[in-house]
Amino acid sequence: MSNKTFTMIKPDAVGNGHTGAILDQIIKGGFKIKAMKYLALSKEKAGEFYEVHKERPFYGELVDFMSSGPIVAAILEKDNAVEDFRKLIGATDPAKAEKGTIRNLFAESIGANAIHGSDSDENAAIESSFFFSSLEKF
Ligand code: FUP
Repeated sequence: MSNKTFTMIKPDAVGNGHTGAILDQIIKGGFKIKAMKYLALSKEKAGEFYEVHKERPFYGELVDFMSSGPIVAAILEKDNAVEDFRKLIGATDPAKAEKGTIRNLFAESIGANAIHGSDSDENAAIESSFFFSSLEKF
């Protein structure tokens, strides 16, 4: 899975009409879209996805936010995908994200930060399987 990563365009960015511009940046960044879905997470599903953050103080807000509207989930392919995609999206806090990164351009706050990118090959595989069956991955 070292050449694949998983992403979600989050409810703030979808709601603000940035889906097309973000997909354009992803494609221009050299990533191929291997699978893609437009869907809304229930609170329960958002809670499950972010289970690792369960004990963190922002967990409740994160779950509410991630289930507040539709998202775009996708599997992306490129050499060194996980690391290169984290560079393309920028730091978690948009105030600290490098200029020109997706979070710098489109994120509102550390909570509503426009986009998710897996932080390891292992999590990329787990997160991809959370959203896509083997029949839906190309
Ligand atoms: P990232 O890997 O950049 O998505 O960041 P984390 O895995 O640390 O956090 C996951 C999500 O939790 C972030 F995208 C937004 C939310 N979060 C907060 O709301 N507040 C924080 O202080 C840290 C993260």
